[in-house]
Amino acid sequence: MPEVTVTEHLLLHQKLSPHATGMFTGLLYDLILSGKSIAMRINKAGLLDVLGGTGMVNVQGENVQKLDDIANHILLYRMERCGALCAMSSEEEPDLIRVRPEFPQGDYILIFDPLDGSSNIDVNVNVGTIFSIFHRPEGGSGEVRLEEVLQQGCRQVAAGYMLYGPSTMLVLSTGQGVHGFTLDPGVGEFLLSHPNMQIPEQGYIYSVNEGNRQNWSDASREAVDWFHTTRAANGKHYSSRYVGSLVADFHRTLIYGGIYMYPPDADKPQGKLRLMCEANPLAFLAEQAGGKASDGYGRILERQPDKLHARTPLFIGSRRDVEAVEAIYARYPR
Ligand code: AHM
Ligand code: MG
Repeated sequence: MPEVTVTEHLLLHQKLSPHATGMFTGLLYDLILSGKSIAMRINKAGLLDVLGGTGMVNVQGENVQKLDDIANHILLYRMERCGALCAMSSEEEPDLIRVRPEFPQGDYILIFDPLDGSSNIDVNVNVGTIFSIFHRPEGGSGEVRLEEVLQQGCRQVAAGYMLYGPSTMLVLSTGQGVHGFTLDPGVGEFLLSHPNMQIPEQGYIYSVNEGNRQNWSDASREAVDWFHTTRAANGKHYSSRYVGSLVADFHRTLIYGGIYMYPPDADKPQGKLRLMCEANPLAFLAEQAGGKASDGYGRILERQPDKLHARTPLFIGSRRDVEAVEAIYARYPR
């Protein structure tokens, strides 16, 4: 396959996408640079003193890992200076971060989970950076208001993730399909390796933390049971896979199809995953790849966030698998 870099790919699509402007390409360039920097630290994690916790608890009430903190600060530092943003929100930061006046300002808003799946770092399992990009609504000027950031996911102009695994991958959509790039460590460049990724219509893998079963509602139990009792796309029983890194579980779902589920439960009535920095970007990718993403009752991308760290149940993956869950939830009142 001829080698196509991310920049070349974006330039090729620039004619088609109103969002692939020079400023957007610059934003992506700095995001990718941050990702390479994070990947480099993760690759050396066992050698440098970066494993384990910081002893701090984040805004989500979770233990902050050292690499969470490092990834967060790499992104905050680099992206504030990229010239394309007016504001950012990170899973690790309680409040909206406005680009300070001493730095060049742009019209884009970046929302990210700096290191998803970080509870897996110490055991050398895949983790990733998930990102979501919005435009500031037309007419906005002066200091960015929180309401300008709390947009429905369907208004994302781009979304994606960098997956730090056996190889480092960038999976990206600017609304023109989903494309995967693999980092060639020799030249330090992401090269197009997975053009036009499509989620199969139905899969053969379901992915859920069944340890939470006793805390699920009847609807959630019935939804998961459906995958225990129904024939999968390959005519066999569904298989179960659960990494516990959303970005890794989603990547598998994107390639093989099937469904990833994080239902609400008695301890987490709104679900666990964050709407803006986890569910929205992956929902955008899922839809762009021909799949679906739902909260059980409706489209993730139509949910209106009421705060930066709003949570949501998530059912994402192959269209028919997600529709099977929605059909079950429809029989139970919200
Ligand atoms: P994180 O962003 O702090 O890593 O938390 C989100 C993670 C997801 O990556 C993963 O799918 C989920 O939490 C796992 O949760 P659980 O351990 O409850 O199954
Ligand atoms: Mg996460």
